[in-house]
Amino acid sequence: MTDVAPAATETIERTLVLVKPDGVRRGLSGEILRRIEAKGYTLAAAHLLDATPELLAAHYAEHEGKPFYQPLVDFMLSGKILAVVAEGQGVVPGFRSLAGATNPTEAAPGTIRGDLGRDWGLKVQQNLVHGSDSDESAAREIALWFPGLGL
Ligand code: DAT
Ligand code: MG
Repeated sequence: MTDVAPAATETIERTLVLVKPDGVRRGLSGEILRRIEAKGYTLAAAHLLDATPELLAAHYAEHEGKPFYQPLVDFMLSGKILAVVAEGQGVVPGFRSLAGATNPTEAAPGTIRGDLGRDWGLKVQQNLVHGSDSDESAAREIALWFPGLGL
């Protein structure tokens, strides 16, 4: 089959992936990006940064008031985060599948959290990655983590 230009109506799907501070600290950033690329998704943007309380309050607004909220924010402030925009058809649910279940004990082998994560007995699960849970979340989160990217 020859390559064809995408139809004008085709929208490029994007998701926000965060390699959380545990992933960066443990030297797993490359392995996580490798899995995203090996699946066939494209990296559209990436940067290594220190989050701020303001950014995390916006990013995790849905979890405010939950018992793990402050431990989660403190954990996300504990080191560098690798923020990535990945793209491809179905990338939002596709990356959630690659990541696996929130609780790394329950995450299936073959997933990022299942293969590389474990329960460390802390107040918040340190589960290596974040992935947007819907197209709406992806648009909101990409605007937060990549202001001015114009995606
Ligand atoms: P996910 O990251 O799978 O979308 P989430 O949005 O429900 O999960 O929660 C955000 C993060 O908070 C999650 O990645 C790990 C932590 N977390 C969620 N539920 C938790 C719980 N019951 N106990 C400890 N940490 C939790
Ligand atoms: Mg979530």
